[in-house]
Amino acid sequence: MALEEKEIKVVGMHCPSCVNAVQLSLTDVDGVEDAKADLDSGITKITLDSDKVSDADLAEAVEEAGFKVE
Ligand SMILES: [Cu+2]
Repeated sequence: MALEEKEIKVVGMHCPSCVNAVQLSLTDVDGVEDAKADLDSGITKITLDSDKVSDADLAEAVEEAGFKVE
């Protein structure tokens, strides 16, 4: 278990429900503890277990919610 904080930039969010969708999809990933997305900047801070979660997992979760990682 190696908890780590990571920042990604999500593009395409334009309202609070977009933010919610991104956060929910990310926290749904096994090993993600927390996700906080900022609507204006797209900067999304994720607390995760780096033994379990790869960058590809994060990108996939964001895409499932209908957005993209820049
Ligand atoms: Cu929206």
